[in-house]
Amino acid sequence: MDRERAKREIERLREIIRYHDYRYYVLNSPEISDEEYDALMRKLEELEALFPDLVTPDSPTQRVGGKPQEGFVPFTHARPMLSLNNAFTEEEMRDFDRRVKRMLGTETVEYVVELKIDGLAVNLRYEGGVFVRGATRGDGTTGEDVTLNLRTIRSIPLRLFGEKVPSLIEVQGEVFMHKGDFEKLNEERAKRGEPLFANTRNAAAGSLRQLDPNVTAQRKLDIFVYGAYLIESPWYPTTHWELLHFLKDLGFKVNPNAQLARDIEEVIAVHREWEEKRKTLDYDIDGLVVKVNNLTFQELLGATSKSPRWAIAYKFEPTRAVTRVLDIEVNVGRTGTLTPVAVLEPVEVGGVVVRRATLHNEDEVRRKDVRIGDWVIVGRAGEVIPEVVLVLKERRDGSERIFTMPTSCPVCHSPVVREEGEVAVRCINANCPAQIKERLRHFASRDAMDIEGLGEKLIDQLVDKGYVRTIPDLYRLTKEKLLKLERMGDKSSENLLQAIERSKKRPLARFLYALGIRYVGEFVAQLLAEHFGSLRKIMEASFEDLLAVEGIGPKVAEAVWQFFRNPENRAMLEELEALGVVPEEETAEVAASLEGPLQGKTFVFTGTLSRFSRKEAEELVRQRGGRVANAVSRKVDYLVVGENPGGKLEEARQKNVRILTEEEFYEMMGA
Ligand code: 3BA
Repeated sequence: MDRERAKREIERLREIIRYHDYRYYVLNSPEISDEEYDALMRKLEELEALFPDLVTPDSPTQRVGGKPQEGFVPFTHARPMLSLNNAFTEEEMRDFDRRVKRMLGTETVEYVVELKIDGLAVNLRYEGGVFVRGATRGDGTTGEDVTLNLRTIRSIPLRLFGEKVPSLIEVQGEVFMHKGDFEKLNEERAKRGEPLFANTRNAAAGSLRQLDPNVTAQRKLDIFVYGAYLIESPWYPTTHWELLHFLKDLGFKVNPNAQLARDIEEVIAVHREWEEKRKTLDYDIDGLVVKVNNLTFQELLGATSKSPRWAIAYKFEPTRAVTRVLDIEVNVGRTGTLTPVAVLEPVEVGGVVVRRATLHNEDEVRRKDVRIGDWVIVGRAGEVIPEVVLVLKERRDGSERIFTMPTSCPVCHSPVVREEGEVAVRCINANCPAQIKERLRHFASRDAMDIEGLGEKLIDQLVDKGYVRTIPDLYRLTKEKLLKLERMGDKSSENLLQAIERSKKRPLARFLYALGIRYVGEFVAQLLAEHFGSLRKIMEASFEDLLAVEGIGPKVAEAVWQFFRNPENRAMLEELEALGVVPEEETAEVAASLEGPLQGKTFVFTGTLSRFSRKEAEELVRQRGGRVANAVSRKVDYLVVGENPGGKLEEARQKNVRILTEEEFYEMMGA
C-alpha cells in the first residue's frame, strides 16, 4: 500500500474507532461486538506499524503506553479552578437563593442541578480539538500534570467531534471510580496484604497519581465533565444548560442526571429525591451542585477569591464517619453463631446515631485488624446494620488491645465449636438462652409470623422469667402471666394475646421461614411452600424430593430434611398443631396467576413504599403474572427500592439484580 492510501485508511479507521469508543465508554451503548471492535483496532495497529511516522498522539492506539514518570510536573490552569461553598440545609439553600436574587435585582432565577460526583477535579486542555494536557486541581491555580494517566481513561476523548470544535478550550470534570471496580480493587489489595482504600474518592485519587500510567490504566477510572472555559471558539453558549449539551456534542461524558429547576423549591425537591436514589447509582455522590443557569448572570455575580457566587454544593448527610472502638462484644444468634460487635463512641452517620457496628466474624476482625481502642471509619451505605469499613492504623498509639474470640459461649458458657470450612464459631447448646431468645425474636418478627408487640424487651422478660422456652410456649401464654411482666397492663396484654392468636393462620411460606431452619430464607421458604403446598408434605418429603425443587440445592435440601427428621422438631410441630397453629396452605391460585406480561419475572421489595402498601405493590406484580420473593438471589430479576432500604440493596448490586426506584416500578406496572 502506498503512503497516501495508508494515510487515508488510517484516518478512516481512527474516525470509526473514535465513534465506537464514544458509543461504548461515553453513552454506554455499543453498536458493535468486542470482536468487531478488536478487529478494527488490529487493522489500525498494523497500518501504524508499517508507517510509524503517521502515528499521532490522538490516535486511539496511543492511550496506554509510555514508561513510568520520574515525578509530576506543575501545570498552571488558564483560569483558576475555584472551590465550592457548601450548604447542608434547606434554609441555607433559600439563603443562597435570596443572595443571588438580591445581587441580580431579579425575582426569577433558574438553576441547573447536577449530581456532585465524589471524585477529584481535573482540567483538560484541548488545542485544535486535540487533547494536549490534563492536570489535577491542586491549589486551584497550579496542579500536577497527569496527562499520561488521563489518556488511559477511555471516556476522555483524545480528539473532539462535530462542526463547532473550539480551537482552544479547557474543560473541567470529576474523575471517579465505579463502586464495583472499587470493591474489586480492595479485594485484590486485601489478598496481597496491601492497605485498603477508605472510599472511591481516595481510590480514584491514588490511581490517578500513579507514576506508571500502566497502573492507572488497570484501575478503570471514569469521568463526568461539568464545566468549560471556552478560550477560542466558533460558538458560545448563553446558559450552563447549553454548555452541558455542547460538551456532550463534542464527545465528552456529561452526567445524564443533570436537570433544570425553575426555582429553589424545585432544587430542594430534587435533593430530597436523590438522598434516596443515590444508593441506586453505581458511583458515589456526596450531594448536588446547584448552578445559576444564565451565563450572563454568572458573570454579574462573579466570585470571591475562593469560590463563585453563582454555584453552591448542596451536600447530603455523610454515610460514613470516624469514631473509636470502645470495646468488642460477642453476640449469640438464633443458630448459636457468635458474632463480634464493635461498641463505638456514638457518632452520627447518615442522620442516625450509631453505637454498635458488626464485625461479621473472627476472620473479618483479623482481616481488617480491628483492635479495641482503634480509630475506625464506620459506614452505613444502604445497609441497615452499620459496619466497620476501615481501621485508621496511623492513629494507633500502642495502647490498643487485640481481640480474641471466646472459647465458651458468653451467655450459657458451654464450649463453642468452629466447624471445618466454616467461618462462624457456634454455641451448640440448643437451650442457650441467647439462642432461645433469638429464635423467638425471629419467629415473631415482621417478615415471619408478624406478632405485633412481641419485641426484644418482652421476649427477654418472658425467657428470663421462665414463662417461655419454646415456640409452642408462646401459644400457652395467659393474661395472668403477662400481667406479671414489667410495663404490661390490662390493655397491652390483651392486645398481645390477640396478636398471638392472629398469627395462628399465617401463610405456609411465612411459617416455614419463621421456624428458622438453616439456609431457609424468605425466598427458599416461598419455593418450598409453592412446590409442596402443605406442611405435611414437606415433613414427609425425602432428600431427593427436596432436591427436585427448582432453585434448591443439596446444602439447603440437606438442612431442611435434617430439620424435619429431628424428633424434637417434629414434637414441636405436633404441639403447635394441637395449639391451633395451622399455616394456610398454598393454594392453586398462586400457580394459576403466573400468566401475564411479567410471567417468569421475580421481584423483591425493600424499604417503605410511598404510594402503595407493600401488599398492594406485590399484588400489582402478581396480577401481571410475576412472582414476589422475599430475598435477593441470582434468580431475582428486579429489586424495587423504597425509602430506607435494607441490606438487600447491596446484595442486589453484588448479584447484578436490576434495581428499580419506586417511580420506575410504577411506570413498569402502568400504575
Ligand atoms: N460541578 C464539582 N466546581 C462543579 C465550576 C464550579 C464547580 C466543582 C464542581 C466551581 C462534581 C470544585 C473544583 C472545581 C472546576 C473548580 C460539579 C462537581 N462545579 N458537578 C462551579 O460533580 N463534583 N468543584 N472544578 N472548577
